[in-house]
Amino acid sequence: MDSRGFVTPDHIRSAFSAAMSAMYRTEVPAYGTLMDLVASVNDETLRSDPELRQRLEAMDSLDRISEERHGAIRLGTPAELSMMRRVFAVMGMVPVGYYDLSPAGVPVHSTAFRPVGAEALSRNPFRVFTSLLRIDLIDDETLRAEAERILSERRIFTGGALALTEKAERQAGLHEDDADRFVAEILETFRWHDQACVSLDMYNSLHQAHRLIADVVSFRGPHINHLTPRTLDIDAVQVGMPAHGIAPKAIVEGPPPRLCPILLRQTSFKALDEVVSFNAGDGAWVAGSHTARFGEIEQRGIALTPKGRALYDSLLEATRAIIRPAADGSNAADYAQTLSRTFEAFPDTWEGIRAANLGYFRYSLTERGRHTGSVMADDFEHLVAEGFFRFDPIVYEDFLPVSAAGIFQSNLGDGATQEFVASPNQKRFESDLGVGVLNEFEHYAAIEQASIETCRQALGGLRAAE
Ligand code: OOG
Ligand code: NI
Repeated sequence: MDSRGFVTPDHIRSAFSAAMSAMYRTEVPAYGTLMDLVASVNDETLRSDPELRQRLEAMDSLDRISEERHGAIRLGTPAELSMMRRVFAVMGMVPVGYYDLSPAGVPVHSTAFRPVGAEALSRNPFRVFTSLLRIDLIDDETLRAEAERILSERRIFTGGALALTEKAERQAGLHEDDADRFVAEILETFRWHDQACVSLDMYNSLHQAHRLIADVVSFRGPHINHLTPRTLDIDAVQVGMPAHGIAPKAIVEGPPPRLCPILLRQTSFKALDEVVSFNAGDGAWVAGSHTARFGEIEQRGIALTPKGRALYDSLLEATRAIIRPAADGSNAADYAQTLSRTFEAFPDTWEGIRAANLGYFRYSLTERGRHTGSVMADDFEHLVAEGFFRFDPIVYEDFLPVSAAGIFQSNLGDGATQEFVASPNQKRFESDLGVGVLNEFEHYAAIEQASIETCRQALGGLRAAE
C-alpha cells in the first residue's frame, strides 16, 4: 500500500493472475493436472540441482516460479485492443514487442502485456500474449463486412470494469476494495461462454475462412485460451504428460535442451472439443462444438542480445531448412536430433555466452568484491575475471514468433496452415493500441546496465567500462 492508501499495481496483477488460474482450473481440469505435474517436476529439479537453486535465490526469483504463468487472448477490434491496454496498465502491464503471425498463416498480429523492471518482475511476472484479428485478411468481402458488424456490436467489458478503469486512471491508483472489485469485473472479460453469439451457418462460414476467425468473431468475449505455468525441466514434463492422461503436441518449440537454457522452450496439449450452442433465432439454440482452449508449459532461459538472437534465428532457420517438424509427430526424433546438432554452434557455458556478447546478465558483488575497499584503476572486465563480480543470466520474459505460430497451429487442427500475404503492420497495430510497444532489447540492456552501475558504486570510484 502506498501513502494514499492505494494498493500497488503489482498487488492487483498478482490477485488477477491468481483469480485467472483458479477460474481456468475449474473451466479446464487438465490445466489443474498440468499445474500439479509442473509443481512436482520443479521441486524435484531444485532438489537435484543445488546450483540452479542457488542461482535463482541470488536473482531473487525462486519465489516467483511457482506463481509464474502467462495467458493468451485474441481480440476483434482496435477499440477492444486499446481498452485492454488501459485495463492492463492498472495492473502494471505494458505492451512489449510486436509479433506478426501472418507470414506463418495465422491472421493476427500481437504484443505481450507484461510488467517491466526488475522489481515488478520479481514480484509477479504475469504476462498476456494479446492478439488482434487481422480482419482485412478475410478475402470474401461480404463475410468480412458481416464479421465487422458482429464484432462492432459486442461489448467485452462490463460497465463496472470500464468505470473502475477510469477511476484508477483518474486517481492514479485504487483502494483495496476497488481493486478487489476491479479484478472480479475484469475476470468476466476472460470467461468462457458456451453460447455463441452467431448462428451455426455463420460459424461455419467464419470457420471456413479460418478457424481462428471463427474463434474470435463467434463469441461474446475473448475467452482466455490457455494459461501456461513455467517449468524448470520441460522435457521431464513432456515425458510425464501421457501418464497423467494428457497428450502433448509432437515437438517442443524453441531451442534444444541445453546446459545453459536460452530464450524459451514451449509445448502444449491439444485444444479440447467443447460443446457450444449456436443461436438459431427466436430464442432457439442448436448444439455444436468448438475447439479453442488448451494447455501449455514453458521453460525460460537467458534473454539474448540482438547478436545472440540473430544467431538463434539463423540456427533455427538452418535446422528447418534440413527438416520441418511434421504435425503428426512422425519425424519428431529426427527433428530433435538435427536441432541439437545445429545448435552446437551456440556456446553452452555462461562465460562463453557472456564473452561472445550473446546474452544479458545481472552483475552483483561476490564475497571478494564486498570485502575489497575502493578499486580505482581497474576496468570492469578485469574485475569480473578477478572474481569481484558474479554474473547471473537475466530471464527472457517475452515470446518467439516461430514458436507462437507452432503453438497456434497445433491447436487449430493440422490442416489449418494457410498462406496469407505477409505485410508487417506494426505502425497500424500501434495506432490501434494507442501507444508504441516497448523494445524488449532496450529493456534487458537497461536491467544489465543498472546492475553494473550498482556494482560500480559499491566499489567506489571504479572506472567506467568501455
Ligand atoms: C497465442 C499463441 C502464442 C505463446 O506462448 O507463444 C502463445 C494464442 O494461441 O492465442 O501463447
Ligand atoms: Ni502461450
